[in-house]
Amino acid sequence: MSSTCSCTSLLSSSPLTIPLSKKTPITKSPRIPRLSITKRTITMSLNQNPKSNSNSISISNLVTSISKLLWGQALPPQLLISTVRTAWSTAWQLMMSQLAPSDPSGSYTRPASQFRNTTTSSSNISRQNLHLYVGLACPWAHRTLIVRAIKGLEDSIPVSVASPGIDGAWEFRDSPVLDQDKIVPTLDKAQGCRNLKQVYNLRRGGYNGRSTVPMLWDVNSKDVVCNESYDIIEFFNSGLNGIAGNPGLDLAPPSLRKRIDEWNQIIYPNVNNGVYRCGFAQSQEAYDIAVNELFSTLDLIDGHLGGSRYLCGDELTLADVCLFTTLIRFDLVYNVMFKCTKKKLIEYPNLYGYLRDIYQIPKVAATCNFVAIMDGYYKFLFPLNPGNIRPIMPSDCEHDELSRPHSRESLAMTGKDVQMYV
Ligand SMILES: N[C@@H](CCC(=O)N[C@@H](CS)C(=O)NCC(=O)O)C(=O)O
Repeated sequence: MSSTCSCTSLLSSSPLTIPLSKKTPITKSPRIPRLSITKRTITMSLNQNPKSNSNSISISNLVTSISKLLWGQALPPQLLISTVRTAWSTAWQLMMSQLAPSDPSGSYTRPASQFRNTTTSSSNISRQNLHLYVGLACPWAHRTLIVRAIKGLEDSIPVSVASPGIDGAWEFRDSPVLDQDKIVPTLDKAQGCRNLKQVYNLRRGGYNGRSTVPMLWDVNSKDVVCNESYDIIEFFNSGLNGIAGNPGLDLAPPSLRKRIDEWNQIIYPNVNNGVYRCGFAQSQEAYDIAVNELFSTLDLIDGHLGGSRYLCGDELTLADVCLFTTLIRFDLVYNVMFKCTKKKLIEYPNLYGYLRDIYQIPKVAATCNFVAIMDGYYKFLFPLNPGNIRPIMPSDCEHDELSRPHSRESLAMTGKDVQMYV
């Protein structure tokens, strides 16, 4: 039943005599009726859709009904618009300053991870008792799932998959759907906690910081080994070859390390974090800078990939993994929700072919749970999408489209230095 229908029933049973605002010029302040909404009208409104058991829908229907009683179908008067606008932008600024801290110019400033660099260097980590915590929407956590999969570490490093909670924090819920082909949300398989904050708090001395994913956990000592994605993927790549199913694969061979670093230094600020700098910008100037840097970097990479299968030649490296997890979310989320609108990824022929090339590497597709990614952003990043409506999936992001031939095998290694492109 539509809200218009329910409004009609509310109106028809209303004890009020309301001046219909269709007859009320909106330039004039409306005459506020003496409002005496009876218990019966409220009950009717809450019950107006008997099939719906959602309180939030009922409440919003009630609000709609009341506002229609007051103002009819006409636009709310200017006072209402300006009041709600001021209240909403104040609340938005407040929420954004908590969720996405910015510098004085309004540019998003990502907080640094607290547990860094403890992995490869540390010899006292028990490699037998590591556990990985991830969330499927998160591009940083996605990096670790990909390297874990292609290095053959699935049996050695169990994973718990957190879901975003209504308060924005990570919590553990079993997946409502069983999908054999994708990694899906799980309960906490290591500690049995209800949410990620509880796991972090199991550390001796507790923890006051952000409870982020990815997080590598030492089950024996109950401590965080690392919560910085790049450190974790370096560790998975080279620090666990004794227990990896695919120890021969090196995603950061010494001969390519310099070039990997050069690409990372371009891609991290402008693309990986660049999309967040667009989406979380709190001023027009900050957004303009971020979006121009993002698209000029995508143009540059697209040009490079016209002559090189991967970023550093014909071998997949850690730099490609880091780029991939942003690209796979681009048309799905960032283009729409983070206002990265200049172009869609599908408009970049080389980048889109490159995306399909990596997607088709065995085990990579299973790490890309598109429903979880879309829900994670559109349904839980409340300040950027208060209506929580998830848009339809763009067709270029469907599994079948991403599985189409990419013909990139034939691209020879160019051997060009990154500096040539900057
Ligand atoms: N620099 C970190 C960033 C991790 C991060 O920001 N993760 C987000 C999800 S995309 C998170 O867990 N946020 C929860 C919070 O801030 O409370 C990394 O690369 O691992």
